Amino acid sequence: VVEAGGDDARAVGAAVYPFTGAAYTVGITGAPGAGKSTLTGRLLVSVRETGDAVGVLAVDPSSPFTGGAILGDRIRMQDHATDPGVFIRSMATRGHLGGLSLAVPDAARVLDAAGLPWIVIETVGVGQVEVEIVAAADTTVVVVNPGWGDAVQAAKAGLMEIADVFVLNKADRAGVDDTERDLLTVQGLAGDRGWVPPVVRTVATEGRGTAALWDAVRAHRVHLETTGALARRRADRLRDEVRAIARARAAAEADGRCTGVAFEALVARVLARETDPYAAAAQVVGPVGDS
Ligand SMILES: Nc1nc2c(ncn2[C@@H]2O[C@H](COP(=O)(O)OP(=O)(O)O)[C@@H](O)[C@H]2O)c(=O)[nH]1
Ligand SMILES: [Mg+2]
Repeated sequence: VVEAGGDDARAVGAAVYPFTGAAYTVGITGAPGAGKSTLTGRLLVSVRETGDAVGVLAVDPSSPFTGGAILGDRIRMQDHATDPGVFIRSMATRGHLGGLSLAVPDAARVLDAAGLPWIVIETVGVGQVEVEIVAAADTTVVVVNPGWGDAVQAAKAGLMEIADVFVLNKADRAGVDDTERDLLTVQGLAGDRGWVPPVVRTVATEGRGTAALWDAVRAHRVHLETTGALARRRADRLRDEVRAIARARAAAEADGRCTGVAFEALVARVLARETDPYAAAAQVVGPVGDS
């Protein structure tokens, strides 16, 4: 319902909202094929060992529901398919106002209200929307692989600034030391005051380093909680979300008015130089000052 958007989604969102706020969200991002789903599957093992339940939202807008990447995610996570303490959802979005960047927090809140204490959100680290989604997690994990320029590519995608933990996955491959050195040189770009994002080497396919990754996530959580940064981050996030919703609604409202006979007549007047584009826009949505 939340993915589909519309009035029903809004009703669900309003109903669950009072019951949210207890879950901790972990975002995992990186290039396609970096090993995010494999790592997520391993993290689920670490979480389940503590007895906690966990939800996963795998977000890949480039793949349709039944597409290859998502099917692959399902297969990699199928070890957990019969575990009632694990909920996995591959997310796409249809009519949701504001698209994925607003649908994902809504979906996460449903899992939060359902009582899942941990929510892992996997997104590909390409594209502004995906980066925004994952940057909105409490702890953001950025996955890179050994290889010339992988850290540079991640930097270009804007992933360095949002990393709380770096994962150097596929550490069984050549070039690990070089990539780790690259990561260490950009480490200073990331993190909050008092937190330097650690670099954790993993071989996700073998489960190597994944317990250390979970330890790093929990250490970051402790850092955020003890410094008060968690409450600040969450307030910033809600502020951004309210602003984004307001913006999306205003845009949808404007689009709704920019159609039909009266609008075409207005465009004809602009074309005839009887009025100018700004004055015409003001007729559509009302004057909003000098913009
Ligand atoms: N050699 C090696 N391969 C890995 C490792 N982690 C994942 N892979 C492989 O990389 C491919 C992509 O993994 P996947 O988890 O789907 O990546 P995602 O697209 O980032 O979710 C799969 O074939 C995995 O088996 C690793 O640590 N070492
Ligand atoms: Mg994946």
